[in-house]
Amino acid sequence: MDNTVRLTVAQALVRFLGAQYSERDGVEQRLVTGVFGIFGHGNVCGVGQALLEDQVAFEEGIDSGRYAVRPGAADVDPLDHGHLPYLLVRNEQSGVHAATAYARSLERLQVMAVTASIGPGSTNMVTGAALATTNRIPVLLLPSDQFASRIPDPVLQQLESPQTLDTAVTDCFRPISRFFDRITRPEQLIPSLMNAMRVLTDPADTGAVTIALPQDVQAEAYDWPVAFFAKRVWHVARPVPEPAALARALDTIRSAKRPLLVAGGGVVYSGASESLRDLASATGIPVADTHAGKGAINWDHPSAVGGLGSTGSAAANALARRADVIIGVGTRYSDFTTASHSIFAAPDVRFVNINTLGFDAAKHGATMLLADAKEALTALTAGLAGWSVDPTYRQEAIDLDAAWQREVDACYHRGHGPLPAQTEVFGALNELMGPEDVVINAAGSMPGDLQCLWRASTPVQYHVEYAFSCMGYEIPAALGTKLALGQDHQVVAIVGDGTYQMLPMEIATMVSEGIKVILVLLQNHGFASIGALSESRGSQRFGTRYRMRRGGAGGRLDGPEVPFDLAANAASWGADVLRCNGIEEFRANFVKALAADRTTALYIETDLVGPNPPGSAWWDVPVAQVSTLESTQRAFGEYLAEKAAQRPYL
Ligand SMILES: Cc1ncc(C[n+]2csc(CCOP(=O)(O)OP(=O)(O)O)c2C)c(N)n1
Ligand SMILES: [Mg+2]
Repeated sequence: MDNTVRLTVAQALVRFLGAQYSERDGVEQRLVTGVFGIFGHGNVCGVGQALLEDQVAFEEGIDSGRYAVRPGAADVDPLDHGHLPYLLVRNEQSGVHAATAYARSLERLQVMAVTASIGPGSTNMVTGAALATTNRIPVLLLPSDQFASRIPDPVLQQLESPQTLDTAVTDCFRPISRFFDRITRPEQLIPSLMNAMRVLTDPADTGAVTIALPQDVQAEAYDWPVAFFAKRVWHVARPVPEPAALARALDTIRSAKRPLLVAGGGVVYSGASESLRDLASATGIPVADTHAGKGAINWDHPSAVGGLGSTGSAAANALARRADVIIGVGTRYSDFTTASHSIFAAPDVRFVNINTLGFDAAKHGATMLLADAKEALTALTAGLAGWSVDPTYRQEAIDLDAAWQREVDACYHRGHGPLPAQTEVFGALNELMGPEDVVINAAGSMPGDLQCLWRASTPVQYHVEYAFSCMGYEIPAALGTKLALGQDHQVVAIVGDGTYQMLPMEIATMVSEGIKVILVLLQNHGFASIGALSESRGSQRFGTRYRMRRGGAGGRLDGPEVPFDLAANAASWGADVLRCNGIEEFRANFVKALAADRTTALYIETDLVGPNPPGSAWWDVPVAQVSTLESTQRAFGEYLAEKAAQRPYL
């Protein structure tokens, strides 16, 4: 072949990634902007060596004046020069979480890669991969494998199988990746990377993209066609609705008396907030939101009625119960959104689903509108010109929302004691954070409270991962979000004590990278969430408190609180820590944290048992059908009564 360049597989990978761009709405930007990772023998001399060469070339470029530094500019933007910065994380799982939060914060238009060594380094990424794919967020994963040659087998950290030599632990990534490949010969990298970029920029079906790299192949040289490394732009599509499908959707909506819009993450990833508001304003259709879609419509818009479903607002749930047409935009209809198929209770309820992915558009026997959210919402607004809902229905939604907002105010300012309710912490945050500042959470009792109480002015403000709801996402997600959004946004992660104990270590990465975020550590000595669930279903909060075991072996975990000092622990990772005794001190300290330039953790003790926001919908969690426990028997009776409301939508 003419015009080739001799590089290792890893060097080719790094050079290729530095030349990839995404484009949407005329804005072109680097697609893969950096690599998180941890080196071991499986990648240090392959991907690690290639990243070093890339770093050296970048530094030499600056030193030699090859990269012009604009007069007055503080420093060179590495991305302008095809460079792939490397960030050393403390745990591979949290590296994937950080990459996921990064891409989510940038409407999935820019992504990061994660490199891991063979064996445990790679399997540590499995949870992160599943989270990314469940949330439909693109991340590029580069796990390592044992030698393709098999000569020194079994190598350190290799899982052997007596039945076949053709297996590796990275096969775990196959079912949880949207694209998976293993490179056993150098030239395979070419089609593999092309497909990887295709899936990373696919608005319909994206998620974890995994390319497993055997350790010997990473270091192997090949003569690559130079054209492989030319700048390449991946255009992120905005599919427009098919006219006949649009006409069907318009007919269905026009026939509705009580329509309800459900805004999901697809609205946010499409940048369709304005189009959603336009449609709502023009037609008066109320808009409820899911976790991924919150903020797509500002909370104080006349059509906004708040979160929908199991942890939703009483306003949205009341409207959903009687709605005759549900217009789902970019939603996957999780069980929290549908209250486990109980919230849409009108006998003849019908669905119009706008989605780029047929799989989601087809749910609930819907009239399908396969399209980009922005394109579809704009087309619906035009097609519905002159049509609007009845003014009494519009007023009903406004009144319901106003009543709910009074509940929110009450939750924000409970004055509960001796320990505050966590809803008071959320009230303080909501009032003290700016419209472009980001609140992050994923698991525990907090997502539910946030979904019904958080007043989001913009979609960027609300970053709650509630598809995989993974404890431990919060701190690494704060790192990824801050990297994505930069200095103009305060990033605030709300971290339960359970979540904190699972994955605190990226605080050290933030410190070493000079990245400032705010961590709100909520100490309630256990699982407020699963504890309340357990109690409500007759399981008596068993095993949901962090307590000492009483009476030695055979006793229960109901002794004194475990003497674990969460605040001191956060300080030990390098964060500045402010202990807050009560809500007033929390407010004062939060203002200090906003002004700080280092990662700052605010520690506050809250009441494990609430009071919680008023609930207005069900969640299906099965209760034991037979039991010797009276509490379980009673809960099973209640469960049967609730389950009667559950139905398929056909
Ligand atoms: C990785 C993972 N393991 C288990 C769960 C199940 N789970 C959901 S919430 C929760 C407890 C969270 O405790 P904490 O962070 O203290 O929040 P709290 O419930 O007290 O609000 C558990 C164990 C989960 N979501 N993620
Ligand atoms: Mg807790």
